[in-house]
Amino acid sequence: MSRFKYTHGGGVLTEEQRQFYEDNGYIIIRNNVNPALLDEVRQRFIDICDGKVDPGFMTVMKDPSLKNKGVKGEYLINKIQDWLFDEVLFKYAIDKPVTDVISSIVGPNITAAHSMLINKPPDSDPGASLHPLHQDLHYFPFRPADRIAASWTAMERVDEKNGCLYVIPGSHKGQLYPHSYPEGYKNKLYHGVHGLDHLPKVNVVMEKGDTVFFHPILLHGSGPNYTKGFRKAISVHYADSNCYFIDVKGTTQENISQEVEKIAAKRGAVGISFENVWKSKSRLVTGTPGNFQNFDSHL
Ligand SMILES: O=C(O)CCC(=O)C(=O)O
Repeated sequence: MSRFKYTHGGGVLTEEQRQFYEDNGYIIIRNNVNPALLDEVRQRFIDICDGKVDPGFMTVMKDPSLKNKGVKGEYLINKIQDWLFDEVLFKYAIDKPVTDVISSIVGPNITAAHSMLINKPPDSDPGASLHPLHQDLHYFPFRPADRIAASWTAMERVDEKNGCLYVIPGSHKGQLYPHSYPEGYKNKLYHGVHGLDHLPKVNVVMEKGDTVFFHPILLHGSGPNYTKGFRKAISVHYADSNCYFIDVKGTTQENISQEVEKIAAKRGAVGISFENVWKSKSRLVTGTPGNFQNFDSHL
């Protein structure tokens, strides 16, 4: 039997890198994404924030502590998600240095399921700019968890001062915990787990172009941006296209599924299921189409 459970053989990751991911639930690849691509996606983000590009199907979110402060554009918008059908931002999702590592984790048939560009503007309240401790699997009605992985690439240096990611190494071997909103500021859909803040964290300090790949059960979050600059990162969650969908009714994920269905209905997709929301947001990257590709109506 293979000693590897969380990674896929025959890819670009060395045995040592695979072992690190197996043990810790994440791996950082330094200097992974070309800075020119990151500059292009940064400009696209700014153009969407400034209304120069129609966001269409994308979700554009504002920092709740800056909404009434008279700031605009990238000084106000803290996240754009669901951009896989934007041909500029999609270049990141299909960037070979990213997808090569992803295929070493999820295998050769890859669907990009979730997409985000996360911005921490300056002067945000620390309570609004942090991302509470959470597990990404909470959001996903597909399995198995081991065939799902995130890529998260720093678009500028990220450290403790501007809100880098932190992770709890090895927590991917544990369970999926119940999630709900934290006290204080509420960023839409930023659910967190409670009572685990005592666990030892590792800050993931990265330079522009470094990518961290991580497992969807890994406990992680990010701190506030205390600086006068921005903190931007681009992230995609990939799944083996053959992942299967589960019914989350009666599970800890029922709260997120109801919230997501309500938001979709408000945007006009009345009656769409949590499962079909995910299918409509996703896009095949490479390999054979699978269980995400049988519903093609975008929200
Ligand atoms: O970029 C961040 O600050 C946090 C991102 C994150 O953890 C997530 O969206 O799952």
